[in-house]
Amino acid sequence: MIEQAKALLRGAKRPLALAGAGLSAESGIPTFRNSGGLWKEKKAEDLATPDGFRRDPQMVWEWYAHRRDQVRECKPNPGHTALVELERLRPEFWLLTQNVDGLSRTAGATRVLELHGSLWVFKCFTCPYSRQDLQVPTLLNNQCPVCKTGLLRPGVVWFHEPLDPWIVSRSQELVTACDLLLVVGTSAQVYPAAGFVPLAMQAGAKIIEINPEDTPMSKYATLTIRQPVGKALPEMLAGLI
Ligand code: BV8
Ligand code: ZN
Repeated sequence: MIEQAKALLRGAKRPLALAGAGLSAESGIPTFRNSGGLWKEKKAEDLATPDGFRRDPQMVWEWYAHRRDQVRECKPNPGHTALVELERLRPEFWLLTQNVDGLSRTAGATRVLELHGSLWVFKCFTCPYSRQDLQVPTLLNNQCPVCKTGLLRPGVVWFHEPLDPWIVSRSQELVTACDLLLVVGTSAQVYPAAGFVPLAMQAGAKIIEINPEDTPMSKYATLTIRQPVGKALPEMLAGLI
């Protein structure tokens, strides 16, 4: 499988990657839907939705502060660095990540779109104020410094919130232009990101899925590599020029 994947990668001029929580799993960050996943102990609708935040802003803010503390201790893993290497080797390469942990950027990725925002951004619930800040306050200091009325909230995209329209259209452009899509560490259940897989296939791209488990998108894959990404990707890139 790895040899076939290497051949597809060698022949690809416009490779693209779509990543999910599985890319950061080997960095020690829990995924969402595996056993012990983040959504397991908490209910997604209480924590990752605007209503959940309206209901209990302090609890949601603290859950994200807890996740930031977790991520702060974690380092990029060989899967992250392999994707940065691919960006260096292929000028057309982009990474579309659903992850909000920022580890791909820490690993050196520059052509990356954070589809679901970032733990390291916080913004006003009401006005356009938003700020990138590695030291996001732990306790919710309600006051928005600009409109003075809105609540501050994590700069991530919650369920039933639209993704940034520019990011969606830029992603669709990249997905329909790529000739190889690497689907890495995602259970491919969250839309519109999951919809990029059939979209790429319809546009003629080959699909390589790297995930120890089957997903609803496995049926679109030209190749499925049932291995951890931190092991498979470096092997696929070995000797790539
Ligand atoms: C929207 C950010 C519309 C916050 C998250 C069709 C079209 C549009 C929307 C929908 C639609 N159908 C349904 C919807 C609604 C909803 C949705 O998709 N629901 C699903 C559950 C059915 N979508 C939305 O609400 C989106 N909004 O489109 O709004 C709209 C338009 C206009 C006006 C108003 C509204 C917003 C979606 C974004 C939600 N935000 N998170 C935060 O992170 O806290 S989603 C959350 O799930 C994370 O971002 C996460 O990244 C994402 C996806 O999960 P995965 O990354 O895949 O992680 P998971 O644990 O599930 O899987 C890990 C995988 O890794 C597993 O397969 C495992 O086997 C594998 N793995 C483990 N270890 C490894 C590994 N693989 C490789 N190597 C390893 N070592
Ligand atoms: Zn404001």
